[in-house]
Amino acid sequence: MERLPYLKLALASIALGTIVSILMMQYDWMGDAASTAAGPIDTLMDVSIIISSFVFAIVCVALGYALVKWRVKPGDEGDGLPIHGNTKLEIVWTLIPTVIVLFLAGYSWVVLNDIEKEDPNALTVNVYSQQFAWTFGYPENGNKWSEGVLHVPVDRQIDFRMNAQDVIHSFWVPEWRIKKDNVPGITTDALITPDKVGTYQLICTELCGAGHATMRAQVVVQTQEEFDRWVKGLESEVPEDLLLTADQAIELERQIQEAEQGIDGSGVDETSAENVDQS
Ligand SMILES: [Cu+2]
Repeated sequence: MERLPYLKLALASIALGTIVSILMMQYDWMGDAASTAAGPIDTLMDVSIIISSFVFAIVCVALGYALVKWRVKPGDEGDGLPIHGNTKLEIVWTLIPTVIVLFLAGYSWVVLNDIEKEDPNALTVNVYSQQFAWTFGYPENGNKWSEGVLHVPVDRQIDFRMNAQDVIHSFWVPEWRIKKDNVPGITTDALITPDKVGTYQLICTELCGAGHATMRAQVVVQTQEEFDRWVKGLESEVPEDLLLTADQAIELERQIQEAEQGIDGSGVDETSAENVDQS
């Protein structure tokens, strides 16, 4: 069998990969950036796009070469060669993707480690999500709460502690890049350092019901002084039922039902043998 023109194929792949990379880099995929995590995340994204462009180019060049070179000749009715396995080829096509995936995994690990470094000066903000609204509690400021509007100081790490009251929601401010699920029964957290003053939008990115698309909140990033003034102006505290754990909420519901003597005050005692479904 004749040898493949490896050098020409490699050069063609590099040329096509370079062109695809340049084209892909023309578009601002991630949009405006407004947190310290945005830089490293965007660079990671760019590196992934460039690597993908070269993989795409190698596949296109190999496929294109095969299509042209081994195209069936007019009048050729014969079968192809019966080929069984090629150990060298299989090792190569296993090894290359493994190296690429391990490199990207290691790189992502380093970036994640870096952006999740805790700052002892962080401000804790509790996030409460429910169909279809966001509310925010400020435990370091008398546990005051804000409905539908999130204010945070600029250039200070915020430790968002997230709680879902009903179904899974997801916290996402595109300019901050970080996205985190809010899961009923547990508290998840995200460390974010906004580094640009401005007004943004918090978007729920987990399909959570009919009103999901409208589940947004205004985000205001301001100076520490402006933030202090705003938080002082908040009047009400976080309602007590938002502070319950899942177990406490179930226990509370049980007590209410007991007091009302049955589900929704129907008078049906669901603990009596007569009312237990025997089917
Ligand atoms: Cu949602």
